[in-house]
Amino acid sequence: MKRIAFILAIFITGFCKAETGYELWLRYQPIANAQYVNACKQLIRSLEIKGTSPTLRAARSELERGLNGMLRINLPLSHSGSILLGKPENIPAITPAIKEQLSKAGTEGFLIKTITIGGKNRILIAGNTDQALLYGVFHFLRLIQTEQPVRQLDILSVPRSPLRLLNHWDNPDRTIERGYAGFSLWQWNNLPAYIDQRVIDYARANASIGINGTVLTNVNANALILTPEFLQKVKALADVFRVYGIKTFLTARFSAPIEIGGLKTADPLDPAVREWWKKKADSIYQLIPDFGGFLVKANSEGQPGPQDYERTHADGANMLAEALAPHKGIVMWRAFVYSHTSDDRFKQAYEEFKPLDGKFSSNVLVQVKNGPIDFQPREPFSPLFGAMPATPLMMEFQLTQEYLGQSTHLVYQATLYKETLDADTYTNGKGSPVSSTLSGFAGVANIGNDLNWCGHPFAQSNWYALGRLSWDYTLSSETIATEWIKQTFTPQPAFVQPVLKMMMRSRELLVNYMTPLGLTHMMYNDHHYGPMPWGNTLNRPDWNPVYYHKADKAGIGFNRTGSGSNALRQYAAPVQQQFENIDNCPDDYLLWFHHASWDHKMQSGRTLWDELCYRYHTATDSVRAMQQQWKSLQRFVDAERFSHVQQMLAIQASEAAWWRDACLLYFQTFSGKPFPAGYEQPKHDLEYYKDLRIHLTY
Ligand code: BDP
Repeated sequence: MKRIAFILAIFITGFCKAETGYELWLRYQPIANAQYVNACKQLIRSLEIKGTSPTLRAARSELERGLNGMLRINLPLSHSGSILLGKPENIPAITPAIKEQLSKAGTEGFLIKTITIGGKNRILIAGNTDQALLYGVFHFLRLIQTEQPVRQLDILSVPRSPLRLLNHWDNPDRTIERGYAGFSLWQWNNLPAYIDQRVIDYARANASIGINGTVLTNVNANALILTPEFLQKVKALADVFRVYGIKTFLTARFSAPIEIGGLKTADPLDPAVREWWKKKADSIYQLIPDFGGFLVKANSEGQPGPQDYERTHADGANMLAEALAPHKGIVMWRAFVYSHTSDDRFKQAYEEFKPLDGKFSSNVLVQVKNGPIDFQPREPFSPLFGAMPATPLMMEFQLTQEYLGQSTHLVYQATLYKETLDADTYTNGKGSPVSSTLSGFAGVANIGNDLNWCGHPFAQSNWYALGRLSWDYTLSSETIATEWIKQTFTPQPAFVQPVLKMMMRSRELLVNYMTPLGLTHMMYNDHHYGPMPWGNTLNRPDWNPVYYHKADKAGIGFNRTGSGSNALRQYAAPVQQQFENIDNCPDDYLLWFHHASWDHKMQSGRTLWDELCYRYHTATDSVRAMQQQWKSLQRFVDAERFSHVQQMLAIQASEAAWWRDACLLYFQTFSGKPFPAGYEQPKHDLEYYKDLRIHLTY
């Protein structure tokens, strides 16, 4: 019996052909469910396509590739194809009701609808632009790859946000700041003459999830990108991206007029500087007529900016906005600033930007990180959301897991994104979630030239989630994860269900084995990998972990109430009320806002010290359980990806224990309390963990 089971297992895994992960969620593998395939085959036999633009050619080739892969259908062109792809003006048979539906689709929304023409059922994929049609095709393929019924379709899907961008922190030498998945996709040396297939596949993947813009370069910007030589290379990439509905953006180094323009100043009010930027913008638009605009990090972490000339962020942004405006370009000006003079880094962005509300030109957006500090495993939402009603704001999430285990730990971040998007700002009364305050989304990309793009096989899900959520932030994390699992691995429920559970819990586990209960920024200096709660050697206090947790004999946590830094005051009153009383502040945020005593009674009934021990231990145990869970799913996954995830989970499990032991031993030096009975003992003493030196190279 055992022998048969063994042979069967080999037989089944034999079907899972080795995969590198390169295909992402666009694998289009043959669908095993014969009934489903037959049902599709009755409905899908040929294609009528209205138009011949490069975008429509891409849509057609994607349809052919997808249907051929999944259903083994060769899709001939026909004058009355069972799939009809086109814009309303090209479809004579279109009814007023459909026209009415499409009038709500804007320039990017699409309609997928079963219609009857001449007594024949057809699947109409329609939209008002070619880009919308491409989105419709990708959605249709998603329906099939996730084995959704396609018999009676009536789907109108319109993006909720007009700007859905990736931000690459890629340098001209192809290193990637905070990149954990290889080197940059942009092969500057071979551009513009050579276009790597990867660039095309990158564009396909983005279009499939609705991403419509990409910033190619690091926010810690290099003016080189704005030189004529590099702009030719950028143009070559932009020409590819345009086909897939993706606009190209660049980061603008504020001091570029000095560095590559030969000027003596970059003062935004200096006429020569303004003229330089106008000419620069004109020259870019000559090459790239649909260039998106600039993303700028200014006067932050050593970057130049308008404050170098005693001008404001608004002065700087508006100067660039003026240069871009004639071409309909935009400026995304980052609000990631913090100065060494502030008593609480939490407050800095709000203090600098809130007074500038209403002072920015109409083509400037202020781009705000999700939380007030810096992409930590859990942060409350940034108080700027909802606080600048006269300024369009963009959300910046970090897909690349700088502070979340980089490309080693399995963390599905959609739950983090949703937690922020759904948080109520109360700025227009109850029911004003962060999502309602946004005009756009940006995700700091986790993409490099690793075989599987993102390093960890599950990191792809964060790229996927960013696209899907910026298209529709009302989608749930579960829905997005389910789609992703089905397409990336298999739609078999016996696989989807447990993996969904793993993904949904993964971020919470990470919070609990790294920085539970509202602890924050306790990672190693510089590379931010591994625990260093004792860190206090960097010359700016707000770069040191001890600044954030403030552990002492009395307790732990950062008092941001009225008796402390009073950062809480930056939120609307009902949000303040959620957090300001130590006795009912939610456990997950307690140490963000309070310096609580070690004996503080938590909502669980445990003392703070016991709760800390409980969280660190249970999270570590849960990572081990996740390892076992994955092991039990081997038969569903090809050997390569199975083993990749398995090896990563083993590292994650041992590193969770490292975090647990290093942090608890260190905090014990303040609490003076024993570890509660029944817990695994630390493997080493505190000095051992303090002496560990972690050198990372990627
Ligand atoms: C920090 C990163 C740093 C980035 C900075 C930013 O450590 O590499 O340059 O964010 O967002 O988290 O500008």
